[in-house]
Amino acid sequence: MAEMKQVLVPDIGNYKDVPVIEVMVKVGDAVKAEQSLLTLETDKATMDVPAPFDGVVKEIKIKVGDIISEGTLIFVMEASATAASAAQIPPSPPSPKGGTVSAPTTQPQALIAQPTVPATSSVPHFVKGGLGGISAPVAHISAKAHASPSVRSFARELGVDLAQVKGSAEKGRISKDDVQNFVKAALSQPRAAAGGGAGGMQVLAMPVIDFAKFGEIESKPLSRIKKISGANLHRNWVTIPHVTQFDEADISEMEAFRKQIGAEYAKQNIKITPLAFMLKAVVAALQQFPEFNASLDASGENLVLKKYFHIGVAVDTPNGLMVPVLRDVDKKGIVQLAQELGEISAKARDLKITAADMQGGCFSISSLGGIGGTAFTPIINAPEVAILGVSKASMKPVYQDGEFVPRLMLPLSLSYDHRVVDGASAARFTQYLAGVLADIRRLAL
Ligand code: CAO
Repeated sequence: MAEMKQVLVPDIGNYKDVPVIEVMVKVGDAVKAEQSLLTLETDKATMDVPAPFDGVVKEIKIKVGDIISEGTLIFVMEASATAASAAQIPPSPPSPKGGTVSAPTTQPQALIAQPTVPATSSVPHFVKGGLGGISAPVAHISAKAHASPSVRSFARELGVDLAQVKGSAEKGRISKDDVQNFVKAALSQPRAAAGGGAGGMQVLAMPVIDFAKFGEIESKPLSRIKKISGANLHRNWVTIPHVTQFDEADISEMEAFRKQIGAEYAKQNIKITPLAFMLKAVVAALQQFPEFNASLDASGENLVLKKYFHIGVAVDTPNGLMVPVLRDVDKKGIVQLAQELGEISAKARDLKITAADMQGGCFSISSLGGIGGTAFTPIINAPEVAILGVSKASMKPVYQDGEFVPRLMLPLSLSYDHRVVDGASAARFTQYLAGVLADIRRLAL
């Protein structure tokens, strides 16, 4: 037969007159032995008072804010048949505020109650917003979760549902570390990239690696230019559907001509490189294929066709990549372009370039021809819709009129925005460009 028992505050060490800060059960709740009934808070620590036996809460003699000491009557409970002799369980050892709490050890003393526990959903709830934009659990503190008030409050602050946190302390108690680990795990989950452009794309968080574990390291901050251009390159890479079309241009005749005039202009300190010819040839192709000399408008539904021809040129500087713009290339000759190219790239390398110098481009050229390589996939310089990568020209055997002949071939890599440009247009563009470069007399047409 069930027996009514009084539950008194057990031995709580040297503490006296301690306020009750949380009552975790209500009248009628069935509780299990060692289940937390209430929490006390001293100026240094919080401690839970557990139920000393299985039973049902019949009366609650205290409320939040009451000051209690050892021996204070706190509950009247009906002991379950199996709890004939009430085990006495001391409060959990005090835990530093905000620190972890260990589970109680079984010892003499009285206390009780088991909640008919408010139903807590076992289904994770997620909202956008918390944890820096990552989907975070809704703050839903489970009454069933075995955790001290400080841990509960910590969880509430972070929006963590304790019902989803696995307690690692004794008897499954949830510690502050458990909550922190839960948040870390949530942060390392695939996250929805912010911003319309990358809508819904799941990207794994980068692992944090201690490289020093594997050998000597040195940490060097990225330059300001690298940080700025890096953010733009990243945005363009993830938001624009890039395709790269590869082709080759036979520049044997162009190079012969360039060398011939190059010697003349060297006296005037003007260096005529293949890039000056590329600028003119690209403009001829843009005039032929206007959709490459365009940008999508803000709505993404209209193409803004440009009637001017300002071409950006990627310049490698000790501080990072810069793309100054040469204006009205259609209106300038090769010598003038070569001269301007020399001036603007020197300005970029000397960090004298202004933001205005880098604005208004219609199309860009990235030339690695002076360095080497056979092909690469340049990233479009948005809001432009295409960029031409130029690699190093080399002599190749080309089959002409029944025999192989040595020709100087220039590798072209055209990356284009596939929302605007079709593959067939891109192939036509590079073919046209290759044709102009193969016979630069066409530039005069
Ligand atoms: N094939 C073979 N040789 C080439 C060539 C090509 N495609 N392009 C240039 N060259 C030669 C030049 O003729 C020159 O030879 P000489 O010294 O014997 O006359 C030499 O390579 C060096 O040229 P350059 O690099 O000084 O001049 P450039 O006009 O070709 O390029 C500039 C100017 C500013 C674009 C270049 O210096 C530069 O910074 N390039 C790097 C761009 C870059 O980083 N792009 C990657 C960006 S990520 O997409």
